Amino acid sequence: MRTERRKLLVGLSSLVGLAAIGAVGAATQPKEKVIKILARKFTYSPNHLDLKLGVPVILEFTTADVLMGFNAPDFQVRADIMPGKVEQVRLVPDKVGNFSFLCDIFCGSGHESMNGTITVSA
Ligand SMILES: [Cu+2]
Repeated sequence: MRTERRKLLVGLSSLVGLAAIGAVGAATQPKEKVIKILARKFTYSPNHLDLKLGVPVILEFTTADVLMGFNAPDFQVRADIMPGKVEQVRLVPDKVGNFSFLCDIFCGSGHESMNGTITVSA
C-alpha cells in the first residue's frame, strides 16, 4: 500500500515537471510573424507572399475602401475584410509551390482581377 502511494507521488511529480517544461517551451517560442495586407479596389498590397514551409504566419487585413474578401483555398483560409476593422487569420503553409488567393466578395468592376500569389518554399 505504501509503495503504491509512493509510486503515485513520483508519477505526479514527474507530470508536474513535464508541465513546467512545456510552459517554458511555450514562453520562449518566437511569436508568429504578422504580415499586414491592405486591400483596395482592386488590389492587395502586397499581392505576393513568400512563406516558408511549416512556418505559420498571421495575415492582418485592412481595407482602404469597401468590404473585401480574402480567400486562399489551397490553405482553407478566408476572411471578410471590413471597413474600419482589422481582421487577422492564421495561415499554415503546409505544401510547397505557388498558390493563388483572391477576393471572394464582389467589390466592383475590377473584382474579377483582384488576386495574388503565395509562394511556399522548403
Ligand atoms: Cu472583390
